[in-house]
Amino acid sequence: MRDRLMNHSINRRQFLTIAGAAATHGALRAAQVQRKTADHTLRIEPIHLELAPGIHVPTMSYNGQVPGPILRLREGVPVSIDVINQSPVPELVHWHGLHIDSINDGAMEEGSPMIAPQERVTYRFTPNPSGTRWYHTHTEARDNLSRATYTGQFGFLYVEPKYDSGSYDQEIFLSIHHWGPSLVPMGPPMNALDVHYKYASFDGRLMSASEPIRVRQGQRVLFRLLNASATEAVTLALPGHRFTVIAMDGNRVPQPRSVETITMAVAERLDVIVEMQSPGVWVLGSASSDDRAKGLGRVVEYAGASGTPVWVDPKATDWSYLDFANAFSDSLPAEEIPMVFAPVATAADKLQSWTVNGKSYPDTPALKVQQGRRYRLVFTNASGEFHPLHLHRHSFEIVSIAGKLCSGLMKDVVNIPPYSSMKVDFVADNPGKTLFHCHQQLHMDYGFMQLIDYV
Ligand SMILES: [Cu+2]
Repeated sequence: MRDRLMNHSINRRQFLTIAGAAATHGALRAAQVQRKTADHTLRIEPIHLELAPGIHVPTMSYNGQVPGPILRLREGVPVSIDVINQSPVPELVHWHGLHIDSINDGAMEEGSPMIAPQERVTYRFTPNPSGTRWYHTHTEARDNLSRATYTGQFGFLYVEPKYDSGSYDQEIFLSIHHWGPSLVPMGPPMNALDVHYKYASFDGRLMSASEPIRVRQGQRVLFRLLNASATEAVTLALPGHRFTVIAMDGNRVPQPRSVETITMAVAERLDVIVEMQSPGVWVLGSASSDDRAKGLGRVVEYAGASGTPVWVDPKATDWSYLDFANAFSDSLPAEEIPMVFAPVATAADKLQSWTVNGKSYPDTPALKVQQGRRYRLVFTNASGEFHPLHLHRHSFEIVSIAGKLCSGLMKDVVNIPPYSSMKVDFVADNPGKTLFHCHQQLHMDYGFMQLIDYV
């Protein structure tokens, strides 16, 4: 894979040499003509996103839209995706939740190449496993909140399973994002800076400016939901209705269950079925009135119904992975790798730095694993914040949450609550550098990362 992707850059350089005096832009266009077309093309390009009439935010997008196009790929069928960087900074695209090689995975720390401005790279991989995945930039923002996952560089990547299952009448993809970020003091005891936002949206539109989701009584609607916020977890409700959670991070849950509210940490996905049995006009929205006021909602309108959309606060917003996992242990012996997450003492009004086992990236030593072995990451969150922990190129199974044993729940992001513990197992079955990090952009940019490497 390294060869194929690298060969392409070499060919492109050679072509540019041959093209000589041709302007970069023209050469790129000529290069596009001379080569075979990839299966999909993403152009990273600036836009002024219209969140609502009169409300525009300048941001970076894929193909001039937010979210980027839904890439529907097929499990086990090789795909090529051209990415052309028309932004002013080096970029790359991470294919989140896929078990692919390090060079194509799209993380600089794993050795994936950066795409210089006006350059192009062709990513080639075989999508696996099936389910609701996504793609997004994997760059650093630090205190520049116009970069990285603060932008509109995200989209759904749905991998069609070899065998489809389940029935539904409508399939609706909805992505969550927050806009207009600014740094504000957190207040005691942390005092460090935190990010606040002006707007929050489904699919890049505020509720006030969105077309309703139109349904009919008796329909089963499948929502594929993605939290593409840079930093914020979100809890959603749809008054008069319940969500049956069938998949987390694209993987079927062992215990599908119907719940009143669903919670998604940064980078998590949920597939939920809603039975439309309560005619009316409703608000599917954030349980937080603040987020709803910022625009995070969508009207659900039954055929023939009219009137003001109805919102009712949910009775409770409890959320536990345990409700969807098997309530027994079923795991094989695994080698334990302890990981303790802690903040670094930080001066007031500065950005908080983070450590894994006492070291901040890039000083964190790479963890060594052997192909074919099973490992248990033993997480201890020694901080007062949630952390959406993400493992690249592998899925893991949650085997323990705060001492409660469980099995069968496969994920690629897990949100660890403050001052708590969690254990997840993974099989080292995909050799190559593998990044582990907190997906909260402020945390990953300030040290919350560690590489895992195969010996
Ligand atoms: Cu974090």
